[in-house]
Amino acid sequence: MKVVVVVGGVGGARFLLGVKAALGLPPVGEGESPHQVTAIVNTGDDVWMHGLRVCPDLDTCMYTLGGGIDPDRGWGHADETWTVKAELQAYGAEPTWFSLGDKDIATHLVRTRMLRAGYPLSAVTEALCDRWRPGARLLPMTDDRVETHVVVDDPDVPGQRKALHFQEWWVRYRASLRAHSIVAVGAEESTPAPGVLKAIAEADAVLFAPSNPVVSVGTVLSVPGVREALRKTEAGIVGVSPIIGGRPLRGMADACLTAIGLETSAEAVGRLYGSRHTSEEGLLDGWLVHEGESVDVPGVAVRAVPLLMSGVDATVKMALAALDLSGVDV
Ligand code: GDP
Ligand code: FO1
Ligand code: CA
Repeated sequence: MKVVVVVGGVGGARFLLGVKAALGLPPVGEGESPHQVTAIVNTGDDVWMHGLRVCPDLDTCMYTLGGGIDPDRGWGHADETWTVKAELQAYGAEPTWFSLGDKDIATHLVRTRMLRAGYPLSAVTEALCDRWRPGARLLPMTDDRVETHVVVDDPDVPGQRKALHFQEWWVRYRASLRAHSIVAVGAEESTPAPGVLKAIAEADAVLFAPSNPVVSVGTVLSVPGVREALRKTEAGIVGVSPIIGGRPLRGMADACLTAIGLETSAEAVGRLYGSRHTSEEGLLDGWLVHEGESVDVPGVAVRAVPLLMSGVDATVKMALAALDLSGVDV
């Protein structure tokens, strides 16, 4: 069976552990299975830092599935050291609000060198995965440069607006500056990375991970051609809500939803993705919400199950519920 999962970083990576295990694969690493998991990963968070190309969501998925993630932070390497960061700080090298660990820097060095040599991000990611062996195909949504920016009131110049890179808004300001709009810069001119449209067309099931609906899943959907491919695929499409009890489980997804004029609820996110059957642009056949929540998304089959990814076993149950709702037999 071929399962495609649209993902961002931490929420997406943890969900992928459960999808793999639900299909009989080891959650971490490679294993024998007739089934194939393909993740289409958001790259709108990507950023140049100190001359290095950093791809947070791709790396979070790669390290999580490859067994190298820091379990507490949810991003970056386990057992990280911070010598380079301290040296950069000693030089007063800006920005100081974004931390690159020593081990993580090796990943960015290899990536940057390959990009500079002319390899597309998809090929670079494949090469990095040769080491990490995540046991799932990790496809960047696009090989083109797409970067999410957030328009805010300029904190330094009263009365003026300014577009910040998503990382500056998220990490430096912790999403505390009210977002007037969120824009995936470059998305309109981008094309899906090799393999993305084919994976969607050939999938038996497509799942939207419980990832940030605006700056993770939403950004993947903003790549021209992805939405159309999803509407056409014969696979059932099921989304998993990242919102439980009107709140995101971690991070500041509520600030992103507010920026696009939506309330923070499982119902609002389900309606944002919409029905593949009763709306012109909608994508969902099914929508999983947390147990006890009563949610109505017109034209979409809504099912309530426990959605807390408290461990791999709980996440496997979520993945099985999503696959079942999509119409496949596991
Ligand atoms: P990021 O790129 O690191 O921000 O990660 P994602 O976009 O993939 O996922 C972020 C989302 O994961 C947040 O909006 C959280 O609400 C959601 N999330 C985190 N843990 C859980 C969980 O245990 N259950 C559910 N349903 N959502 C979760
Ligand atoms: N998140 C932080 O809160 N602070 C950091 O300094 C930071 C550095 C960082 C470096 C590499 C990487 O892959 C991720 C990193 N993150 C950091 C996480 C990341 O910026 C965001 O959480 C995501 O982009 C939002 O999905
Ligand atoms: Ca992200």
